[in-house]
Amino acid sequence: MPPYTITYFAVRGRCSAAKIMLADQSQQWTDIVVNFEDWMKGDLKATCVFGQLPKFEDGDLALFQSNAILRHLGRNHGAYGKGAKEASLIDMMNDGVEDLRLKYGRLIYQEYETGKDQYLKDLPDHLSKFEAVMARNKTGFLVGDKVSFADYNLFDILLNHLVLSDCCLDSFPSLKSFVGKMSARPKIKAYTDSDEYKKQPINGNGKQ
Ligand code: 6SG
Repeated sequence: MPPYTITYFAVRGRCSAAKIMLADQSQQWTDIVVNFEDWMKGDLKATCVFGQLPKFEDGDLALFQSNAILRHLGRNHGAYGKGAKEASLIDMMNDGVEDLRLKYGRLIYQEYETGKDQYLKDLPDHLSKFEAVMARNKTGFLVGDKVSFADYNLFDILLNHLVLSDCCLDSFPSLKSFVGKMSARPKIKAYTDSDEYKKQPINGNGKQ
């Protein structure tokens, strides 16, 4: 029995970065997939600390909040930097990814039809911040010389943006190279090529 269990809807959504990370770290997990009808009954929701999924279990530890899950995995699998300073910088970069993920979620779930043009106009400004960090660090990772949970999170949200606009990284060479290298990591490639990954929509409303 793998030690990890992930309870979530049948979408990539807020679990995708953690699953890419687990795959790359050679970890196995059990998926519990919740459908809309069952979720609406409310029994499971009532047991969730914030009334939301994903739920992540590591043995007898139950965790909610996707970024807390990423941090937990960072600690468990040596993907939280070398020392306290790198860990703090990784936290900072992950918070930056969360800001972008929230903007993306607003577009997808609230204003896809009316807001997409403006979103794509504003996007280079957001991406340029990650480009600058990546270009300055020169290791192919956001912080230090080793992959961290923030890299998996950035990679996942960039993949979503490439679906939204396949040319969105064209003026960001460091980000483009980062996505290329992460995609080519053998265990990530095996996971993202799998039916399990491909069959899941990115988002819960079918927009992408
Ligand atoms: C939705 O927002 O999938 N959790 C979501 N929605 C159900 O009753 N800060 C935390 C975190 O980082 C945010 C959690 C997140 O972990 S994720 C949740 O629990 C609720 O609030 C996006 C996603 N959406 C799919 C979805 C949820 C509600 C409508 C569409 C699944 C499909 C239909 C119902 C459940 Fe559906």
